[in-house]
Amino acid sequence: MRRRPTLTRLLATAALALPIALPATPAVAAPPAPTRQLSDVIPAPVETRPDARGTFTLDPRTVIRTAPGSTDAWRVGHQLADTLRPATGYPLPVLPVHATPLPEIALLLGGADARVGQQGYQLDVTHRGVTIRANTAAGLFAGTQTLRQLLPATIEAAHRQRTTWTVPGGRIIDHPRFAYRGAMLDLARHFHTVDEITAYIDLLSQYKINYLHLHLTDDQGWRIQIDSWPKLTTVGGGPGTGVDGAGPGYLTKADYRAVVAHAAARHITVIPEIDMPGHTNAAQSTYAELNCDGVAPPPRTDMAVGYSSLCIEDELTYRFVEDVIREIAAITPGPFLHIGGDEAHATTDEDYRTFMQRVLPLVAKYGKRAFGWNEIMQVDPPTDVVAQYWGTGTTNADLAEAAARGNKVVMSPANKAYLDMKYDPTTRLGLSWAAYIEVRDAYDWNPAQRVTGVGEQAILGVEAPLWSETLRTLDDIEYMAFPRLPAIAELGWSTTTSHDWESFRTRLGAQAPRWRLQQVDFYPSPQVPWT
Ligand code: TNX
Repeated sequence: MRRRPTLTRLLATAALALPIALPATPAVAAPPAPTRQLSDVIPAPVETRPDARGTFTLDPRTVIRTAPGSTDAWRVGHQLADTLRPATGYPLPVLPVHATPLPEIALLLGGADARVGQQGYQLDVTHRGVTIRANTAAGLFAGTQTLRQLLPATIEAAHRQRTTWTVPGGRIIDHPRFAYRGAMLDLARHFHTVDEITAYIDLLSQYKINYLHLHLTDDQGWRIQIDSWPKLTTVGGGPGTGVDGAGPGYLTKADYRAVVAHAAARHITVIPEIDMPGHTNAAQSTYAELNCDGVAPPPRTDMAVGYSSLCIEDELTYRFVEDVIREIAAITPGPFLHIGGDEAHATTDEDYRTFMQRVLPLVAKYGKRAFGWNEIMQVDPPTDVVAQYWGTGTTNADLAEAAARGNKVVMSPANKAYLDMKYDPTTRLGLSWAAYIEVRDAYDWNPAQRVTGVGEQAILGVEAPLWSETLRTLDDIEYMAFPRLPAIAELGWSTTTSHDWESFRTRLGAQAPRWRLQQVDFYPSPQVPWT
């Protein structure tokens, strides 16, 4: 379902925020103990120390206080206020830190347990308030997402609810197992609009996902404006493109920047992917000169893969690739640029090596670090190149050798982490070439024990790709991502010692009321005790 446009939501919360004068102390009876516990969070926190005496109740006088002198912390404070105002109806002003008798939620930089690092946080709940401490704004933001889950599910309601807003008392110390926790969205097979992408980002950020990989080009469509090759979008992304010709559209550079900014505000970094030297029919059917024989192939709207290849021996190919990389790098603040490299079945091994050895330095030339699907490890790339493993097996010699040399790996095994795989044979959407993936299948694996020779040290993180051959709407995206995306998010964040299917499925079931209020069209898996 569509959520209310962000602007409407902003205006609504701004209106609520206007009267800064604080209401008088309400006469509140002793609050009932919350039914939620500190550990009822996805992804599971590293350490929780409950304190039954510490229950905090948000009330109309509660203020949000943020670290002095930090606009980043102040921004996180405002985002938290925007999240909590609609359902509570409280003003929740965002103020500088100050000694005060008022109940407060404090967002502080520094002073946290040393283990929290650059992405983690410490969250303390006493009867007086909540204090989140972190070393970075990203850590504070992660802490606020935990706080959100510690409040009653009705906190997600768009309108004022009459309830007691309790938070269970105690301390959480939390930090991620892996630095990289990603999700991928395929805009090529069916285009998805800025509103759909940003709605997905909002959901991802609740589960501490910190990278969004956008698959921007493929055989069926080219979805990103390139000024030096303008027909890529008007023709390659134009009417009739996409699977069944039903997914036209593209991001202008302004659209892309808006997505990047929306993600950055939620501490998510965008990774653009330009897939090559295969998966390039949209470009080659648009520009005849990108083909060795100078003849443009017809556009393709089927789901076949592995038939297209850029012309490896033609210098024009490298002018094209450099133009694209230069323009994409210029609008991408994040460190990574993904150059695909998968399923290049129409390129010989020798040509593939030639191509990658020319193109990898171009990524570096424009200041980016290259990502490639695991096939790219066949060319023994420099050790700063990241391999994204999408295979279904547990051995891959090229990948193991690369890991031994020092290349980092992002784990996306297609039979575990692919969100476009059907849950079971009856799933209306999705594909099944890799596996049927029920929630437990998505959860019960260990990224550092998946491929022989690719252990904890080699793993940068995990990513859940969502290919869109069968997906058209935001509802479709939500149905495939929920509830498996939170499973992958937990594999990326939580420790192996907390890995427990029974615990996970119970915590997952408790997310359902939140998703219903957010109008997330999730798959009600029979494996999960839904609340
Ligand atoms: C394989 S995984 C592909 C994609 C398809 C996907 C469908 C990978 C690197 N390539 O081109 O969309 O399967 O599940």
